[in-house]
Amino acid sequence: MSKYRDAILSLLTKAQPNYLSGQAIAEQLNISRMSVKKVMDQLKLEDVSIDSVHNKGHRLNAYPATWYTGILEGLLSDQQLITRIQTYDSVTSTQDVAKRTLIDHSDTMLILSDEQTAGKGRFKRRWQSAKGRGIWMTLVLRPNIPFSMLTTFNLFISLAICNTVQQYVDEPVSVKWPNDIYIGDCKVCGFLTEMIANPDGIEAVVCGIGINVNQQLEDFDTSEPIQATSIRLHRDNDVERYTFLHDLLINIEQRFQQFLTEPFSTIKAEYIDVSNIWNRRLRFTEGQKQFYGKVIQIDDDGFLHVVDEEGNLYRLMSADIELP
Ligand code: BTX
Repeated sequence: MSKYRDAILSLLTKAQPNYLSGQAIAEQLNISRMSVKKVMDQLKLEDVSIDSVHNKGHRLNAYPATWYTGILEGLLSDQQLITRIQTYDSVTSTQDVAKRTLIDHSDTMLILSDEQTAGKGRFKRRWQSAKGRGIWMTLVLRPNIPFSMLTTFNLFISLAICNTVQQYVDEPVSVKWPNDIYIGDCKVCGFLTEMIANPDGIEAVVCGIGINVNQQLEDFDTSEPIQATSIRLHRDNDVERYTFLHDLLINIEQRFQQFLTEPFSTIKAEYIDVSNIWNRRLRFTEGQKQFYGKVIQIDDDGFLHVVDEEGNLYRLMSADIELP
């Protein structure tokens, strides 16, 4: 496989919708036109739709159905959130790949796979990750912040994901504290945030995000009780995943900047407005303890204040909440 493949794909992506001549590509990469042609021929044999016209050059016609690092590098060249992108056809879990990779690299990263064979939710629960149907990704970020600030990270990221999904469906999209996104009473996205720390502070924030994008009902394994939906189930046509990912990362970058510079109180009203946990009886699991109760408020540190059916008050930093 040519080492110029990603660079060529990136140039074609940035040139869209225009043609780029073989000569221009060769000059920019300091390689021969024959090398450019070889890469083009190989990509056309795969599922990349490239139009080559004599005297005009080459053009990327449409995004392929699978992930290509070079295309993402071109598409995401307008953002500063991520410096390293790795894509895979299949991995056990992007979270595991990210944790292995961050040991050898100090970059910020996007790890993306078309399929996960052992996708993980919180508490080691299974996360269904059907091939080619969703966004299964892990972001490695490296904020220079004290530990105490991390409690509100998920709340900013929730809004970024919620707003992005809302761009693609008419029905209201909501957030279930602390880290799920819903359409109606079904989960369309779950994410989890892990922290790698050393005695000096936070080394990396490893945020795994799973979004059900183009699944039909039959793509979910219903042998386990699961209240899941996908964006596709609320639209008439498939979502183009490259464009969706681009929109998502623009929103995450903006919310991440906001997280670094503003307190949670500045987005609290917005967060409360899209939350689906108000005025309803909920089942809470916190460690070994389970109880039914209602949410009273969310405070400026992002903790949830809850009252159970015996009148006991709780201030929760994290918990598992079920919508019965
Ligand atoms: P969670 O523990 O809140 O949710 C897991 C629960 O959600 C499961 O027990 C099941 O009931 C249900 N579930 C499983 N798969 C799906 C699905 N595709 N859609 C809706 N509901 C489902 C939430 O955990 C955090 C999930 C993070 C997943 C990402 S994907 C990329 C990264 N890699 C990885 O292994 N995990 C993260």
